[in-house]
Amino acid sequence: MNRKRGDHMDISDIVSVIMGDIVEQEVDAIVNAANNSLLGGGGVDGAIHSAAGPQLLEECRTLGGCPTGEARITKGYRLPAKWVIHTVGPVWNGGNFREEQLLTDAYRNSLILAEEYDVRSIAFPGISIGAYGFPVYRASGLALRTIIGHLKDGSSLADVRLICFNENAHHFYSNALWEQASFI
Ligand code: AR6
Repeated sequence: MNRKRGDHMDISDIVSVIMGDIVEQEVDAIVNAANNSLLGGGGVDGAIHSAAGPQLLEECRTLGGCPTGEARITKGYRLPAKWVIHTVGPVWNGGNFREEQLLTDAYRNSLILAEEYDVRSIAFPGISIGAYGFPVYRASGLALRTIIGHLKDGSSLADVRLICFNENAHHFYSNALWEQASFI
């Protein structure tokens, strides 16, 4: 069932913040915090490529990279998830280089691509908060604002998870969910 703008919706039934490993999530799509080459790396990108197997890299080679803030989709291969949505968050450079806009774009473009592929359940990592150095207190508020804003505009997504790999991230993303959900 597609919700339309203005339909009643309980955000906490749809969005959750979970401690865990994104490669284990049994969802239609997981999101990868990739780099512009889309050819793999460390962090969550490395974990996704090693769990999905070498066919993921083969498909990524055909994509020709991805600009920061945009998103591309591949199959999930050996992952439980059917799809991997690869997005590229910004490198934090002090905040005056459109970092917030680019991180918003990364979430929004991932959500738009997910809907194009009929995805109902999706898991995100904390994009840009690792190697790319985006302050987690800013990234978490922005992530939840963007996701919830998208859901309110009408969406077929029924399950949106933010997967946190450590307690600190879990603390910030949980608080952000609580703050944003209470605005609805
Ligand atoms: N499941 C969930 N979250 C994870 C996992 C996992 N298996 N592994 C790490 N994280 P990062 P970025 C968390 O550095 O900042 C790569 O080399 C991690 O603890 O993976 O967007 C790419 O190729 C952190 O909280 O992504 C790029 O070059 C969060 O995921 C660059 O890093 C994001 O950390 C992208 O940097």
